[in-house]
Amino acid sequence: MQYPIVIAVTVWLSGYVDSRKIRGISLAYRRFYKEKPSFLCIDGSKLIPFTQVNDDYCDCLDGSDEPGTAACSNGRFYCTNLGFRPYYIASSRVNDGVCDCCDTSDEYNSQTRCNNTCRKLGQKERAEVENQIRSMNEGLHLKRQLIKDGINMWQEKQNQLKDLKMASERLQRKLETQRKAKQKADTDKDTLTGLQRLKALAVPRNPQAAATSPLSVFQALDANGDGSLTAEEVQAGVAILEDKTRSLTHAEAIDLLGGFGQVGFSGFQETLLWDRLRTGDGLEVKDGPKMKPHEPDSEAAVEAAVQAAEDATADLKKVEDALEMMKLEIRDLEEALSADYGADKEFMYLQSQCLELTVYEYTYTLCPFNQVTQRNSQGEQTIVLGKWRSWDGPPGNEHSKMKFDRGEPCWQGPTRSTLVTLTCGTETVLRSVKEPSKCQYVMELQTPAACQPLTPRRSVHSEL
Ligand code: MAN
Repeated sequence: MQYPIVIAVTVWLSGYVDSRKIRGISLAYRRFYKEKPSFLCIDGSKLIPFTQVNDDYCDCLDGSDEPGTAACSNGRFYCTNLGFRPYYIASSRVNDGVCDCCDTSDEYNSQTRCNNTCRKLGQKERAEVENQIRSMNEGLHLKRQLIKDGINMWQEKQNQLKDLKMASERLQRKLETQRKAKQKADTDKDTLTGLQRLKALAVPRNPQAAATSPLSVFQALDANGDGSLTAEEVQAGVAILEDKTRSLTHAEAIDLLGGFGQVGFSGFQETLLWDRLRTGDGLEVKDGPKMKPHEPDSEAAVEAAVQAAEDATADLKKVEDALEMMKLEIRDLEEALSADYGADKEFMYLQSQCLELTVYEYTYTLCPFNQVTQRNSQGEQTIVLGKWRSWDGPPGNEHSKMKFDRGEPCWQGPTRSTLVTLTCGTETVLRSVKEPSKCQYVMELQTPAACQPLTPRRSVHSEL
């Protein structure tokens, strides 16, 4: 009985640690290392005597016979790390003088003195997770408000669009009316200025005639004002100077009208009738005094017609411009409403915002759903780093990234583009901008709208 005691004491005194003790394996793998006469490599490739497990010589291709030594280059050592999180390290790091497992288990046979830091690390990580959860919950709370805001904004825009469409229909009708009004005003003006031109061409031969004009004479004779002079109207309106009791016969009237039963104003000026009236050659207009008041009236009428045509043109232009503006507004609204603002329109509020961040000599401006720009510190130059393209997150999480492309071309490089990653936070803020490769920018935009309810994550040992 003395021998074993002596050996045990000797071993304890020399600080010998039995590396054959099964270390560096997780609970799930324990079953492979139950002491039996032989050990089957976990990949099933080889059967070896159990004494060769952890004998510091690598037998199994998968390194499974040496979980507790550095013998196998592909071996891995499981740190249990009670109080923190278990993890694997390469078995080459076992007893290498560096503390890798926070529970010190990897340096069981080295000179290095390791302190167990698992509890501290666990506490720190738990505090971080709690903080994250708190900020996530706060973010989710804010997100609910953003969803409400988004839906309201959406509804408001829909209403605006509806109102604008109705207003544009009204304006369209007004435009038609205005076009007709302008057409009429133009015709009136053309008619009256035409008449005036013709009047100016007619040269009077005597002072009495000089006081009249073909238009005023024509109007005086055109009793029914229909713009044409008939033989009957000539008979009724023209007096024979020699014998004012006698009226012109129908045949004489037709002769005076150049052989026609009736003439318009321009034809009238070519007739013998106008020539004789103009020169006072045996004929005069019976209702002479009426002729004078027509003169200023016609001048004023021409002026009024020119003014009315100008006004109608200006009014039409106003309606056309207003309609054009309205169409642009409708197009912008329709474009804004056609974008994807997230499953619950939680990103809608970003549509009307721009966020800025200055990094070194540049100030970056991100206008979600619109464009990204870069301005140098002197503010002389603003470069477009991309125009809104689409959401670009991975399938199932599309709304986690925004893509902006078609930016300004880069000297000896690609067209500028920007990828924005959205992260959860309690504020809406542009967190970072980087240019990992020339003219390709990446940004981080923090927003409550990106918060998602937490999915269960790897747990931290909570027993300590
Ligand atoms: C500007 C900026 C930079 C970019 C260079 C490329 O200086 O847009 O971000 O790298 O042009 O020439």
